[in-house]
Amino acid sequence: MAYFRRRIVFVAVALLFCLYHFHGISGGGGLLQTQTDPIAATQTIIKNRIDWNAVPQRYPVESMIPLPSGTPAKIPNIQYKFGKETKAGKRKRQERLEAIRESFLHSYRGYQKYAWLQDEVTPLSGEYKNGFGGWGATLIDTLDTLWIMGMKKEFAIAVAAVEKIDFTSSDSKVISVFETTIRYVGGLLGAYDLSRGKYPVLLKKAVELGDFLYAAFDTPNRMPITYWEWEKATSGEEQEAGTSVPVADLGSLSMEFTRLTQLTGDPKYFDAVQRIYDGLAEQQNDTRLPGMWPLMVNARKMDFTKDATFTFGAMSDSLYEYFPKQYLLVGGLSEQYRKMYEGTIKAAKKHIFFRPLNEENRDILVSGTMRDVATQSERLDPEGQHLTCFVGGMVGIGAKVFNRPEELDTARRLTDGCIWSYEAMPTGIGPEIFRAVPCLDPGDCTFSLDRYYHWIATDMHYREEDEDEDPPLTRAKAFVKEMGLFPGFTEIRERKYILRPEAIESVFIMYRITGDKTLQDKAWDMFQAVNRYTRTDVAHASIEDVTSTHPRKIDSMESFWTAETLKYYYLIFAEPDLVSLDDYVFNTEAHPFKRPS
Ligand code: DMJ
Repeated sequence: MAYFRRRIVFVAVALLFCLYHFHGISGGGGLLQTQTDPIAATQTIIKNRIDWNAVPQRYPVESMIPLPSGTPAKIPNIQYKFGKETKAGKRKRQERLEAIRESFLHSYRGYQKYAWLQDEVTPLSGEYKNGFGGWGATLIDTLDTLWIMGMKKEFAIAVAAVEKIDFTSSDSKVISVFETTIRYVGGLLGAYDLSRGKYPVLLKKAVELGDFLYAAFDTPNRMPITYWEWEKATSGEEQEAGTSVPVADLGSLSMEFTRLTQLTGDPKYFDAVQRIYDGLAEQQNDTRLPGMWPLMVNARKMDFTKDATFTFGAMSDSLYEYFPKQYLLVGGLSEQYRKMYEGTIKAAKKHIFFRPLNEENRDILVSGTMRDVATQSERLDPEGQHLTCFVGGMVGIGAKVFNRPEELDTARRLTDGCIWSYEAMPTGIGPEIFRAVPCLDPGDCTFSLDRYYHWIATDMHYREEDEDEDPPLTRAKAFVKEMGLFPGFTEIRERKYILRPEAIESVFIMYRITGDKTLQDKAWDMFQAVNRYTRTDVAHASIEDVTSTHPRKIDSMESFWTAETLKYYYLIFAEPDLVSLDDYVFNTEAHPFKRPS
């Protein structure tokens, strides 16, 4: 009987799909872009919606892991106790705030005009693209920025648009569960929390999407599929998690799913992500670099130990970022997240963070990459990625929350390392990926050109293949000139800047932690540079080369520009109690979730 009932549901879902796909009833990306009559629009959506709760799970969970319960633990305050500011100081701050708000508005208007309800505006051609499921990524990702910047009317208009979006299906055959979670579920929940539940539809839509994504966890071991051909789930096809998936895609769904459980009381979301944490925690010390997890892991076998690359950069980053944040989100009621953080930071201080030699002999740190760990060619790759720039903020929060005051200095030095990567470039904007000279002798990190050239001459593999007869030092100098490098940098592997937030994110967090006003000045310099080189008639664009003072623009503005980058720039100049770190915790896409009081 149960079998037949299940078949009937599958057939019904399949029929709805045929209608949806072959008769083109709905607009692109599950959105009703062309409908003008809101009542007709709503009726059409209802006809095509998939009720994911009615789609049977092949591998249902037998007993749910509950949210940690009890009275929230006493967690030390994160924010500095700011005093009164001078009149002149206030004026300067407000002028800066206004400039950032204007820049935001320019981008948002461009999105409204050319790409409303699509994922992204293309800032050179004034068109749009849909690479994130087609549910209006920029719209959802930007909701809480509108609220923060006091644009309440725009916020209400945006929420009314959100109401019409159908999150139960997508025009994209494959969706990234990670991106959908951090940008959309995070965006909806952040806006819901910040507006203090005044717009229940935001939660309703987050649940709609959460229920859709939950089907990606319907695998034999309950590990989610990260790049998900979601239609398979509607027809009851067997699904299995990937054998080689980025560890961040797996480990950074936790805050959003946990918040869903907190707000709805439905344990299934938390259960889904806690299973991942339990697996990671169990294997934390069995990896090649105990304390950390490799870049790629086998989710199908739940083996998180094999690979040999370790970094806080692309594909790993937010896994680590979420340990202290998840701890805050559950009110300190789980020691597991603390332990995972402590293991990580111990390994990172020993193996990953390095001091780059630099002309001004600044005592700074960069977060690098360990490669081929536990093999004969194990080495620290002294690369810095823009993506790793979140680490300063993470270590700062960890230092406060887990009472590790000695690490505040590490957090600051990591943040300063990213500021250095901005200041060293002719545009004043940090590159996507670079390499530097690590100081191997902590007793002497003094920069000299000789030392710099010597490193290049002895360490760069180009040397071996080169049959040039010139002595190595001469060739090193020629190499620096030919590649257009700046003292301290041995390579700038990717010269683009794609409007990323991580550097300003850490500057903002360290400002809120320390109250150090020089960080505001650094932030202002960074903002001015970014604003200057990325602005277009339509919005703001990525640029090809931060080492050129006439960088070519790229026709792309990712949603994190208005979701994260401009939000952090704004918040560092706002009153410090606007989204206080003692009241809210940001997900990796800068969406603030309310912390338990
Ligand atoms: C954002 O989507 C998130 O911050 C993510 O964790 C990393 N990449 C981008 C921004 O660079």
